[in-house]
Amino acid sequence: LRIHAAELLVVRLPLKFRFETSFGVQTEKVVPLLVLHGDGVQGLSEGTMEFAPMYREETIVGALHLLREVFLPRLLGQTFANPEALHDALGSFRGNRMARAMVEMAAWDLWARMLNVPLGTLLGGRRNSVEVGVSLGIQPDEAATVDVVRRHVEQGYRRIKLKIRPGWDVQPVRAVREAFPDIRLTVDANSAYTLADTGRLRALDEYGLTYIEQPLAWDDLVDHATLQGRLRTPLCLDESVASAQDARKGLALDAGRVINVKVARVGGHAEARRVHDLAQAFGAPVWCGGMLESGVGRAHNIHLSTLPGFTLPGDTSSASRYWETDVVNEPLEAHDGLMPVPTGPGIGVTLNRDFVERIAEVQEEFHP
Ligand code: OSB
Ligand code: MG
Repeated sequence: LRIHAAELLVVRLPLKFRFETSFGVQTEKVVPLLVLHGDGVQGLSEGTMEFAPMYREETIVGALHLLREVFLPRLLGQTFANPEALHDALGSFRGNRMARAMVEMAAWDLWARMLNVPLGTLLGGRRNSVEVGVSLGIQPDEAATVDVVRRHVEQGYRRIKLKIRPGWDVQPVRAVREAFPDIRLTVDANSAYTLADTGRLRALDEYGLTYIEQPLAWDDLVDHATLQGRLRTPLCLDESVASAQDARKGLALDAGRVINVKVARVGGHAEARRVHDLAQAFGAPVWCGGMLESGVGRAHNIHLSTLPGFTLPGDTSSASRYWETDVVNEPLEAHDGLMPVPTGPGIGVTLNRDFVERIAEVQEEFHP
């Protein structure tokens, strides 16, 4: 695995919908893309850190700085035994897992393409399609919520997740549950609550939710454990799991009973697989979360979701939901709630170079 050169591209994609969560409103997505050039093949990845540190602490500018000045200079011109060895070359750096994951994930794609196998197969996955649900932003009122849920249920999505925040929780859940008594329904608070809201969260126990995602602080496990002891509904950890060690502590404490695995949040595919394996050992289901990825990150997510412990539908919905034009040539579309795994080596998608270079706000090349 020799790294001859690298490219960084940053594009801005307008979202087709207004995505409101407990931490703000999003109408576009800034997508940093990394291309690693190996022996006759290229590996692709996407950064999922955001413009502002609202979800977790990493930012796009911070990641670009690290890639340009710290990570890429250590990798260019070097040879590694495999993607994990390449990731180990960055092992002395703390935190910044999403930035490091950009390098690691591109290395996995490159490695799988060199070996001419789909990435999912290389990771140990055995599925050719994965079950998907959809994550729906906060709507203006209950009627609009029921309406948007209906449209996505009709499209076949296998789980509906509603974003909630204090003051907008029981009302939308009650309205949706009355209209759709049998759907698999979940909520995601993105850390908007504290233990003082226990009563409000307990009220959600009436609605048969599959789980409540990350109600409490992004860096907390202890209060989540207290809350889990007071609820019937399982908690699902998202923000507060940045590693397999965090997953072990969270499951051992009973801070949650389900884990949302986001490959970049935990630092890449190798660590995501360790989270998966650990959750399996605890008998806890996992599912693959999303960060409104373009086709590059979406394809990575689909491949990871082929591992056997991903027994709940992920957030990796159809690319056409998000944008008019994607950065990859291949359509990533779910049918009846099943997303086909792109066939072909690596992540199985190719960059739409014409489109990406036309709209790129950053386009840089790196050589040893
Ligand atoms: O908490 O899962 C989350 C998007 C951005 C940041 C955090 C989250 C999300 C989503 C969207 O829920 C999932 C998707 O459609 O990609
Ligand atoms: Mg979440």
